[in-house]
Amino acid sequence: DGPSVAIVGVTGAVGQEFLSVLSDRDFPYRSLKLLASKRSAGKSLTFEGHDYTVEELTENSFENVDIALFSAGGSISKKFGPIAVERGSVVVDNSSAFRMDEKIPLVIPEVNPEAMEHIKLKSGKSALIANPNCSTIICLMAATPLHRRAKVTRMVVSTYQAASGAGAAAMEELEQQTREVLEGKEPTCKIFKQQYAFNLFSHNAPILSNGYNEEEMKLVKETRKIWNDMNVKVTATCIRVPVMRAHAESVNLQFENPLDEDTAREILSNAPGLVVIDDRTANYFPTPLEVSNKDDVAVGRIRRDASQDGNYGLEIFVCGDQIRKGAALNAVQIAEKLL
Ligand code: 2RA
Repeated sequence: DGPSVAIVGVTGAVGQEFLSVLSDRDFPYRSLKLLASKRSAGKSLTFEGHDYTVEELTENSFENVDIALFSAGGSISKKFGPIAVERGSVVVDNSSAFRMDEKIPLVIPEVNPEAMEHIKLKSGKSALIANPNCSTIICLMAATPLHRRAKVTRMVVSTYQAASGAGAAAMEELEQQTREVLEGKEPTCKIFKQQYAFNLFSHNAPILSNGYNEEEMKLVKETRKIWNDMNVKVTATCIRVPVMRAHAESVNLQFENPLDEDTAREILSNAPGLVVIDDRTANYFPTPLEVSNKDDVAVGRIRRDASQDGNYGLEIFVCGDQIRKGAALNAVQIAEKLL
């Protein structure tokens, strides 16, 4: 019989996607506990033919829970993650709370499964595993297979990030603003202080003293941790664009060893969780709409970096669903590795 599973933050966009992914992948849970804030507690929810009542998250929520999937913000993870671990659960945390803790594995199952191989269910040694940030997951799904072959020395990322990364309310605001602008009305700006529809702007994460924002530094730091390479040079510019739920990222890679574009394309074509969309004749490449609600990350625009001599530089363009592979699917794939 399978594990008992709890979902913390079940009413949020990622929480709902946890349920979709568990169902799509026939995850063999023995029992399911749906947890949320006091405000959401008591809501009824039907899932896979069973009626559930959302329960209020408390310190006693984790008795006999084998796997706890968290996506309720960093403060909830900081408070209740350790409690769940102490009660014997293995926690998969989608927040940023523990990602850079050196004792906590930061895992993309297709990329660095070895980082969590010491963690087993019901071993008496429960643990917490951190889900990387969505823009990190989507980028590294494509960059890592190439890194493994030719060793990336420098990565430059420009992201085009969807509304979903800022939550369901941001998606609703984008839709509302789009209607308002088309109707000649003043756009309603509550989530973002500036117009979002028909516009784009620097990612809304706080700006740090070095002039980067937190989203950009997550890409830098998480890449170094996941690749276990503190020397790789990473820089990023993260932009919020008027797209609903899939991120796009332009990635420039510099290698220690030569890697030509045909070999790169072949490596990416054989990499798990990736689909190559790279039709130059038809000018057909990855788009956010095409990857939305899908598991695979799409990669295209694979070409030699023409600013470099030889085959030491490569350009690629990547798209991935932020809620799915960028959060819920990756977390459930981590849980599958515990089975
Ligand atoms: C964003 N990475 O897209 C964040 C979501 N966690 O804003």
